[in-house]
Amino acid sequence: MDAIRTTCAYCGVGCGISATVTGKRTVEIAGDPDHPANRGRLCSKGTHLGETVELEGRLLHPIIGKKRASWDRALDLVAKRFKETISRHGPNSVAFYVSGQLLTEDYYVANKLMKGFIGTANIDTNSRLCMSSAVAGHMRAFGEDIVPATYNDLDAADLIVLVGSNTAWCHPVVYQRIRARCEAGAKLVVIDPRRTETAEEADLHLAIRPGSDVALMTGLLQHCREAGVVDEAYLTAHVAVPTDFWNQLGEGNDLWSVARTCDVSVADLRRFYELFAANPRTVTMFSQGINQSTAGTDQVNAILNLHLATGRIGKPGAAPFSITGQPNAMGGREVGGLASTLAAHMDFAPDNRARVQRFWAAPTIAEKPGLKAVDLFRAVGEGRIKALWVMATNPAVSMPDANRVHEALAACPFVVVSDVIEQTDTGAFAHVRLPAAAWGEKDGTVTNSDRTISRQRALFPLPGEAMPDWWIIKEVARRMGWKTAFAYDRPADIWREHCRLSTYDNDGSRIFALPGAAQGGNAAYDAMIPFRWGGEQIFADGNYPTDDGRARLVPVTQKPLADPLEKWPMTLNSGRYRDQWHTMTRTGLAPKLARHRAEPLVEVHPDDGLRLGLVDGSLARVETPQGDSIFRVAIHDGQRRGEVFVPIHWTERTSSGGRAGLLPRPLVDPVSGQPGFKRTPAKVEPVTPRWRGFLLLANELPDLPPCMWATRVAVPSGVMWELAGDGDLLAVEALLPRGQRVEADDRARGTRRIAVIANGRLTGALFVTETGELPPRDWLIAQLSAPDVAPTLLAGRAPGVQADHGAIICVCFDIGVKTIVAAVRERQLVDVASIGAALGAGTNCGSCRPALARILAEETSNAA
Ligand SMILES: Nc1nc2c(c(=O)[nH]1)N[C@H]1C(S)=C(S)[C@@H](COP(=O)(O)OP(=O)(O)OC[C@H]3O[C@@H](n4cnc5c(=O)[nH]c(N)nc54)[C@H](O)[C@@H]3O)O[C@H]1N2
Ligand SMILES: Nc1nc2c(c(=O)[nH]1)N[C@H]1C(S)=C(S)[C@@H](COP(=O)(O)OP(=O)(O)OC[C@H]3O[C@@H](n4cnc5c(=O)[nH]c(N)nc54)[C@H](O)[C@@H]3O)O[C@H]1N2
Ligand code: SF4
Ligand SMILES: [Mo]
Repeated sequence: MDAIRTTCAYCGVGCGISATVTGKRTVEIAGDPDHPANRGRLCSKGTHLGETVELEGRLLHPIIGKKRASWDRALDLVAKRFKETISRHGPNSVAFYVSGQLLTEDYYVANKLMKGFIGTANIDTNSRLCMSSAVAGHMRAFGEDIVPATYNDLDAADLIVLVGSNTAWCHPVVYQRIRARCEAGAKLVVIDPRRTETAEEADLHLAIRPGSDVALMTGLLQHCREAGVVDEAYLTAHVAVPTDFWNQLGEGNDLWSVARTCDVSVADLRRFYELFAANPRTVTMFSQGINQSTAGTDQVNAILNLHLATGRIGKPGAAPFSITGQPNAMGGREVGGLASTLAAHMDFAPDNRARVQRFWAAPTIAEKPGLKAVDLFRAVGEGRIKALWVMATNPAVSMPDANRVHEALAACPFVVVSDVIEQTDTGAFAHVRLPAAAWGEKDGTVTNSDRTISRQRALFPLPGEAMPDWWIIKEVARRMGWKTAFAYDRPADIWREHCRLSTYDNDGSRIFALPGAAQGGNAAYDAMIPFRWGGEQIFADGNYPTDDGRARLVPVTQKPLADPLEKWPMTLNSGRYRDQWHTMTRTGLAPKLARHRAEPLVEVHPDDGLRLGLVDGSLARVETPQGDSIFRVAIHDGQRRGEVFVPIHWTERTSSGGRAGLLPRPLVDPVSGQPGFKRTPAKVEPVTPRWRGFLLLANELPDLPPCMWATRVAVPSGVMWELAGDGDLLAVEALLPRGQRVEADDRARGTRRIAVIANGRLTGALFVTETGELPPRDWLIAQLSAPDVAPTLLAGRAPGVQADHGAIICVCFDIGVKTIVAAVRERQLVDVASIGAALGAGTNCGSCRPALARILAEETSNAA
């Protein structure tokens, strides 16, 4: 079969994929060498997409309550309940909560239905949690939500500054491009309170005090002024500067004051400022460390101010670059899917409302911005929203203060959830669950971080009764009575309408426009190749989409950073792991992706570990005023003292602990409404279970194992649960399958080992101990798929050998840290390339290269 060109399901890099279907639900994945975003490269997540396309765990038919239902019944019910609620309580009593993981066509239809036909702007998206501060910052500075950079700017930059972005893990293919540029001589500065793998390879890492970015950037602006690199001519010609802007800047922005506020050395700070001043070709790339803050919009504008004031915008290699997280975060912005925008980069100004209403021939049009995510769920909790439809997002996990979100969902009279997965934390609250088509089954377009629009294409036929999101939404719209306005037969129909709206009555005052694209027929849509809207250098002419054609410098000041409270002495940060995607509904299926970080860790500085009695590998409870959850402790000197980091990926389906969403406060940026996920006052204390162990099973469990701590790890041919507990083991033992049992007990150490064999194969194992050791898991896991059981099962290792390769570093080739260290020592390897030549590690997706570099550095310093 011929390869099909499509786009990766995950991050906003938007890599092109060349997919060759090899069977009913199997596919070979390769990077598309012709796609401008990745030129053939893929990271670990993209590479392993093929492991996530089986039908395991999929929602394949509509469900009403707990019962399977026909599409007709389910759609009729949704339409009826929304209509009834609207007629009884008005349009503001209903809401949609959608996602940057919808395709542009899905998003367009949802937005049109809510804003033009239901007549309220109560449609918000998980992009509120993701980059709404960047949107708000762009609108304040440029007059329109425009990302002025492209990936090509990275190839032309002499200095790349990454602010609040763990690019090596979250945008790995862009990171490879940055590395390539650095190898050609560009400098890399990383600004992040944590020493991430991104920071480890930088020329300079500023581990600033969290929340001090405005001080850092304002100090830099002052430095640029003193160094004479403020571009007065550019400001005069193209930027409106508020009176007093420069006067306000003077106070407290000297090097020493800034170094104190940011808690970095004066020498490092000076080095950063001098590098910045010396390099006109600078790209400043930022993501959640900037956006997810209660001062997020100001932080964004602090960065935009710098680039405007130095005229470093609209030129090759010079731009501020908000890199987006989700595959179609940008497409959502283009259709206007946020509660704070109307459609096609238009706001709620009267002429915009009239224009959009006219274009849609809509009976009504939303008057004003709707409820933003945090307010929206608060309104659900307070009974003001009485019907809610959630699509392609898992707010029960990902919203801040998730306990309150659970309560809100439980109290809501009517909840609809469209998802691809049957069991999700949010789906548990749904009155109606609708099976959506997944990646590999759906057709449409996405826009990546650098405005490149690409096709996602179906590889497989729709499984079961799953249907694409656009179809589900338009069917509900039609059943609510709007037949002609939603008479779409295919995504291409919607795409053309979206393109026409972008150019409709647009005299050039809105930069977002897709001229030409509207004219193609279905064949042109099918054959679409990736293209970028807005052109390469969007502000090259210095014209900005404001009334006076000028950009704006926005005065911003650093908010005071309070000292920690006695009750909550630690600061909790949260974010991502390299090989997991959000709530793991898909990456959680791939055993290879579980190997990089199998469990949810709380990373703690060694000094805090000592002070708080936290030992590497033990358990700790992280508590905030909102809630608490247990994590595995990882002592890491890349943490700042007083700060801890947890991942966002684990859910009620996958772990009894590790629940980052329960912890943050529902506090938001006043302009954008984006929650401040990165800085929560917290307390961390050790938890000491009586026993710890693991449970290995050939089959999935319906529920979590009943003990203090249970966390699921995907393994080949089965599932593993890491466990810890206080009580007796009987309830856990009861989870073992039937079969022949072999057992061993060591009373002295409180050790119990059980293996279950059925038809000559290992089907389950439970190993626990109070004071003893537990064997490495790899060999036992492999026994699940071994044709014969080994006699040494209870030893947890093969006869005669000790097969422990250490933690897996290279997931593509399954290479552990011990193997790498041994090779480095024995073969005297000196660089990442030679490790690649010797072992293959790092030669496929490249995601582990920063880790390899760190191992080399550690080995070199050990040797010295
Ligand atoms: N592997 C993987 N990749 C992903 C995703 C995923 O789930 N997994 N999700 C995608 C999505 S939707 C998104 S939004 C992106 C997010 O991509 P990133 O923004 O790179 O990811 P995060 O880990 O959320 O946070 C980035 C960094 O901000 C730092 N930070 C915290 N507080 C501050 C601060 O006050 N100042 C500064 N300067 N930095 C701070 C954190 O320590 C963290 O290292 O990733 C995308 N890519
Ligand atoms: N503490 C903390 N919380 C955070 C963050 C943080 O850094 N810290 N980051 C925030 C950010 S930036 C983001 S983007 C969010 C992400 O949070 P979510 O959006 O809640 O996470 P996902 O797991 O991506 O949820 C997507 C859901 O859509 C389903 N799905 C996948 N494809 C389709 C499809 O085609 N159609 C439909 N209908 N469903 C589909 C998936 O199975 C899954 O259930 O988390 C936010 N929450
Ligand atoms: S960087 Fe990785 S996750 Fe992101 S689009 Fe590319 S392959 Fe997919
Ligand atoms: Mo995101």
